[in-house]
Amino acid sequence: MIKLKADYVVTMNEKNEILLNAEVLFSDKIIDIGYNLPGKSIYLGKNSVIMPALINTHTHLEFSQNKTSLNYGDFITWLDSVILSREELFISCKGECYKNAIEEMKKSGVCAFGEISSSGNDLKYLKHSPLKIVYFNEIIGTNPAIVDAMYQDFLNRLNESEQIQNEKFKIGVSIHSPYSVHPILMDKIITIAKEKNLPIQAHFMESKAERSWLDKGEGEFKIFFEKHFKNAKPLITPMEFLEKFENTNTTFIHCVYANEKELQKISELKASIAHCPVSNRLLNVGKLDLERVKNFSINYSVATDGMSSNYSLNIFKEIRAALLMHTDLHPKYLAKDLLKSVTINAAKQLNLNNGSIEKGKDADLITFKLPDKIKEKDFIPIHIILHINEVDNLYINGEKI
Ligand code: MCF
Ligand code: FE
Repeated sequence: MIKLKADYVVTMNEKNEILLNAEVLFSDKIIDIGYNLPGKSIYLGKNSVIMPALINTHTHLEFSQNKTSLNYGDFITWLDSVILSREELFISCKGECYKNAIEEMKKSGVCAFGEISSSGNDLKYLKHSPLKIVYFNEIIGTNPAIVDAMYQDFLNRLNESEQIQNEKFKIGVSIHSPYSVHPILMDKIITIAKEKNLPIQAHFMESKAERSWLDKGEGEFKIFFEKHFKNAKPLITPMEFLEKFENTNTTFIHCVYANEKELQKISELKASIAHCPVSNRLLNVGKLDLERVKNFSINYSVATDGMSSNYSLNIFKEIRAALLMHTDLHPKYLAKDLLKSVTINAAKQLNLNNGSIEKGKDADLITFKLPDKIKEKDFIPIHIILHINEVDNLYINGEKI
């Protein structure tokens, strides 16, 4: 049993309580929070903070070798460069590459991440990860001639990842997007997710090109598809796509171009959104309307996406980017919300029993020190986001990592 004491205990509980000079008692689970708890406490020092460890819901670690290989500034230009460099990037990301990616997340206080795996190459490097993983096996493929082969390959990868499931390694499935997966494949994969009760992730309405293609079969995607396949037509409308996810735990990634009706549907499905502000900026797709997302009471997380569309996997940098980017929202309140987005909201998306400091939750905690004292509690979240890049300690299931 460990008892830590800090100047600020940021609980992320339902009331969003921040306790001053408080203690947290835990073994692998959180036992109690408060004052004068039994046992000898370790005081973390002046301006210290204890809060739930952070969760990065959406990454693509297979792309971690990328620094300068991909072209930014426009979605289709980026996609073309991904198609050109993908194999090479995947092959060149080996042990050290995955280790460094995990290390960067770990230093920034991440205890768990959602990994989109499109090749399965990453499995042997990730199965012994010190961080918790939800490993989303991704399906891509619209060409009916290869649908069966893609499905078989998906099943093999799913099966392999299923074998190594344990307390820290869970699985999920990912349908890449409405424009890149055949509806027959979507149905098959969703059926599996429902049978096995697996979380799902899908990229949705990321770019203007996706919007015009799915709505009208026009725009930049038309040129893109004509280049790669003859006579391509969109195979599904955005609403038909969303309707497939009834009774699942799905997170839609990006949603920058989702309209009112689609957000309404996402809300009715009790689905979530993962917001990747740096990725959106680099691919120049525009900005998610966070206020609208909040008005529809949609649970949202903030995530880094992969090094395929980011310069860092540090989750503090990502929420700082979000804080600076959403100039229409009040920074004090946005900061509170952003801390939720990488803790309690994120835990819901990944089916994890963490993300808040409450009795019975997994003892996944971080500690760090603020540069100075904060007089008004209300300003603690914004200063955490502005001043913290790395944490001092990360505990997962009560163990220091
Ligand atoms: O989220 C970003 C941008 N949107 C779509 N896909 C990806 C992102 N980062 C990596 N990807 C991957 C995706 O999983 O790129 C490939 C897929 O494997 C694009 S499809 C050739
Ligand atoms: Fe992504």
